[in-house]
Amino acid sequence: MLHSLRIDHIGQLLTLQSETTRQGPLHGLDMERTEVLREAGLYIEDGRIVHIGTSEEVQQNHPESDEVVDAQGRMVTPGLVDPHTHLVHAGSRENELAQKLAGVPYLDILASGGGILSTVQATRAASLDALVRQAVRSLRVMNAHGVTTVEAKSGYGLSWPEERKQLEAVRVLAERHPVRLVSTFLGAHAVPEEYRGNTDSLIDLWIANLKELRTAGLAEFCDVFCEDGVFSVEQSRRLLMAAQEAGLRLKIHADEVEPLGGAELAAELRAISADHLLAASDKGLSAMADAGVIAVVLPGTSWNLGATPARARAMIDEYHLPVAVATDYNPGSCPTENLQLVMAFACHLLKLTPMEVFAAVTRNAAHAIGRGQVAGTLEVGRPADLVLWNATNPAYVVYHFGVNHVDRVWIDGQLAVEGGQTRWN
Ligand code: IZC
Ligand code: ZN
Repeated sequence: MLHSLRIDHIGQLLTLQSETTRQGPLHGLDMERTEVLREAGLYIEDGRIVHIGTSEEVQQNHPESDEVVDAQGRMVTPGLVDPHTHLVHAGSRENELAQKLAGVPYLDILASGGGILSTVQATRAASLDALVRQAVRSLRVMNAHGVTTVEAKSGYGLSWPEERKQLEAVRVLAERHPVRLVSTFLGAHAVPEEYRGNTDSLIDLWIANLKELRTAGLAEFCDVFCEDGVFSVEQSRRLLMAAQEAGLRLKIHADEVEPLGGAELAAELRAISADHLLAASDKGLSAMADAGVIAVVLPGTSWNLGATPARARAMIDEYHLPVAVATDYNPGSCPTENLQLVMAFACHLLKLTPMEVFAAVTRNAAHAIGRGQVAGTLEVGRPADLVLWNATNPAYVVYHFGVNHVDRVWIDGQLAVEGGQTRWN
């Protein structure tokens, strides 16, 4: 049955459409200059956007609607997209906080068998059901904060059956719950005890399983933690080239701690995105811009690690890179699901303007996970994934930080969040 919804009196409607860039992600100044409609209206039928215009015009054209919502001058944006998370895992790592506060570096904690490897132990010990239960709690928090599409990586199994279990969990979550999920294989996340000193055979193992991964539809992307003491540029290249061959698209955890050349590798292989980039070189950033790689920056992580953040201002102003922002939600370097808090960090720590921040978590984030055709903008014919904010403008959301400013969220025109609370379990 056809269900219709009309939203009247939207004070600011951020469509994220751009006069100068009709398709693809937004670069440079275009991130700032997207369409904002005042006193706008929206009409939705059967989960799709049918009409965008002035409130008066939309009311006149669609006087009959099953449901009418009065936005009362508040803001409506596309549903937010979180393009980099480690959503599925077991346990937590607050036991490492004292070490961290005492100045022990993230990579040293990992090298001593903690960090990612401690989450690997917990995740291996958990059943598929337990993983799904923990992830659902996180997914609800994400959705309540305005997120409608989430990328989720594996990488805490580190054996073929255990990686599979994590990816199955993503599939179960996608089937049972309204939030849209995109899954990424990150088997090359850390080197487990049994492969220590023998990292190349771990890469061989992943390469041998890539085809099955793709045909089983378990992952769309392949990612690698290209980092000092984890996976070298050569190992990353070998895995990613095989992944591309197997039909997966590429992502890289690049230059998070050391300037290893992850950004350059992302450009060479034409990865869809390079993520982190705290230590990325000028050459790497400029190669990324030439190759059309999206820069995914993770300011919650740099803040939590006490590290100098990615040079997002230079990425936009000097390199004209399309920049996206993500939570990097994970139990170690960024234990928060709250994308709105990370948006505030993007503004205050990376010096992005409020409009750039919204572009980075909608249109550019959608392109960073291959969803640019269906998510991240409001356009006639697209699925109605939207947020009605308890705010009249984008600046308010990043200025009044640390609390949830979402009133309602619709996914496919269905109400998923009301009064900042999810309506599903
Ligand atoms: O669990 O620490 N950086 N991988 C690479 C992470 C952070 C996640 C973690
Ligand atoms: Zn990550």
